Amino acid sequence: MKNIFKLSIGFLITAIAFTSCGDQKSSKSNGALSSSKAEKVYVAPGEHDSHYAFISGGYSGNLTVYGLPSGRMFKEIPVFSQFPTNGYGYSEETKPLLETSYGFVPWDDSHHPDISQTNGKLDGRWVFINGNNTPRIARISLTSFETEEIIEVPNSAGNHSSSFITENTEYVVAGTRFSVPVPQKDMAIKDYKGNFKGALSFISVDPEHGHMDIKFQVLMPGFNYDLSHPGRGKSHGWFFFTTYNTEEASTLLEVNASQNDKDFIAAINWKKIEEYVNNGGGTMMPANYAHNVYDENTHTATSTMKKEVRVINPSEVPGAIYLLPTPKSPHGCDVDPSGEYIVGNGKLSANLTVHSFTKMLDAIENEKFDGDAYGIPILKFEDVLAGSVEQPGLGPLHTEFDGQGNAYTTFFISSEVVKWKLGTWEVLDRKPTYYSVGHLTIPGGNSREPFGKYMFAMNKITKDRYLPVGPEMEHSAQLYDISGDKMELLLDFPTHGEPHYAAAIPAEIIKDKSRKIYKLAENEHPRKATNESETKVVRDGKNVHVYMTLIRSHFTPDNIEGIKVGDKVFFHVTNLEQDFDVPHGFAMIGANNAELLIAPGQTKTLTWEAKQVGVWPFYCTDFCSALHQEMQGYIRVSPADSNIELSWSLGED
Ligand code: RUQ
Ligand code: CUA
Repeated sequence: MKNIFKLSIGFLITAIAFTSCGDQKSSKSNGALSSSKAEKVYVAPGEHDSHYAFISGGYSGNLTVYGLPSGRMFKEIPVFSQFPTNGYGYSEETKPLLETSYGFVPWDDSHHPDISQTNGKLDGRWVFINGNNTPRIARISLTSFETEEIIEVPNSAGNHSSSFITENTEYVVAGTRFSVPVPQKDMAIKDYKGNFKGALSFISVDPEHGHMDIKFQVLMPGFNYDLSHPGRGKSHGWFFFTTYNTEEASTLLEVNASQNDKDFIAAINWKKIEEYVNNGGGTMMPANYAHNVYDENTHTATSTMKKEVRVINPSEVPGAIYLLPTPKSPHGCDVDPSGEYIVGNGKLSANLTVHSFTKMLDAIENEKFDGDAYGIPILKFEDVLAGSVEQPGLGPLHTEFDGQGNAYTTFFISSEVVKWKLGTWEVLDRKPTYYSVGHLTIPGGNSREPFGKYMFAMNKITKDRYLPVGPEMEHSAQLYDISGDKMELLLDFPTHGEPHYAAAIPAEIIKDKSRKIYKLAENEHPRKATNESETKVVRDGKNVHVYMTLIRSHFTPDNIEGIKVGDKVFFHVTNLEQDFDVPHGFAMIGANNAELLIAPGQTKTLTWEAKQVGVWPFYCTDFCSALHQEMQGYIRVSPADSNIELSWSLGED
């Protein structure tokens, strides 16, 4: 008995020694403190993640907020799509945010979030994202985590090479994917070549309030402008765009746009064009585009139609635009933290092409041109090439950087992330992704100072990674620890909609300034009621305005009579709470739009049409107190010709 005991203890010790030895080894080679993958992503109850990730919602049109390393989703921020959860795009205050020159567009396809920067570093003030389908750029506050502004981009179609930020947030840049007639006109599609144009828009950002304004558009040849990135550091002042379909085909692009051995990266010296514009250069062209701004004090958005935009033809500013030949139908266009290397991820190319900014300047200075395209000088491939990563994988899409001299490229076809070294171009590591990876993100990966601890890959295909939920499922993201020599897959987590790019940032840069409430004293909503004595019901013809308040656990008023069939009732609901995390909801039976979710101190308006005679209840949808179920009221609707007086009350029998 004793011996067996001893023996098994001995075995146990050996086993423990063996395992811990193995673990130590792996933890050493991974350069991380914790020994198991589970520990590396485990955020204990009550503790917080170290990073925020803002992941594009793709065809959901919105933006989701995740924590890293846990992969937990904290919030969906409605941007380009209506959101019944809180009434965004349904409430009267937020509807103007979704106005466009095409009318009210309650949906989009959002692709590339990018966080504002100061001196090339993430400053955590705003995150911008593009609406791809009906070209728009949105600005979201990282204090309130709400969409504050949306500007439509005229002359653009398929706003895909967007929305990327220059290193002092001078501009958010938006490029068209589809070239179109500019201005739009009725013409034969087969006459595309030489006649369509690609507009690249430089949208200035007001440094204090973030307000956006299209400073100028460059009308480029009719290629497809796929992705873009700003120069930084030494290349600050330039912007780089990948192009495909330099063949200018308008049909069967899968064949016809894959003919040229090389397409281009367009290098644009925006500082030079800006100077030209500041001196009055360019032409004001008639246009029609919406500029929608949300005011945090009135809690209300307004939409204005703008009537002209400044356009520049490349020939007007000689020396500002060059084309860098890049094999072959490049997708991602990525600039390393130093600003020296510009990576063109040629989807159909065997090698990954890296251009040198210094060589580009040299070639320009020595006028080593290889012809031109519509007057834009083409540089020689060999003259601008920094190097290429030889046969790293199949179907490169996007590259990010860790700030330690390494680059990480996704390969869609071979489903992997490949780590390689800037300057020597050698492949250092490769890890499979499950499956068909699109973008990848390193916190700060599009800045001068990446935070290279984590990288996550956003995959297009999910297949067997989670429990099956029918044919339609969420896409998947995968988190890797990149602090060691080799990448280590830590976690799978589902994303919402289709994740294209994501922006991520250490939590400490933004978490402490996150807004907790709206101060009632600062509420400037024209139909607010900041205490119960200000509540009232006002008839204006067939419109009835209800100035209503909410507080745990009642509505004021909660009984309203004198509404008639055919009336339009506007519930202007103010949440009087001034405590963090006490929203109230407002739901009205038969409402044809949505409910409202109203943050403390905020006023929101829901419109309800009285259609049938009766007594109709409303209630709070958010479980706000022990007496939440008591938080309810009634509207009496009388026949259209009734003479019941308008009256409202609380607590009267
Ligand atoms: S894209 S998967 Cu819309 Cu950014 Cu490349
Ligand atoms: Cu207010 Cu429930």
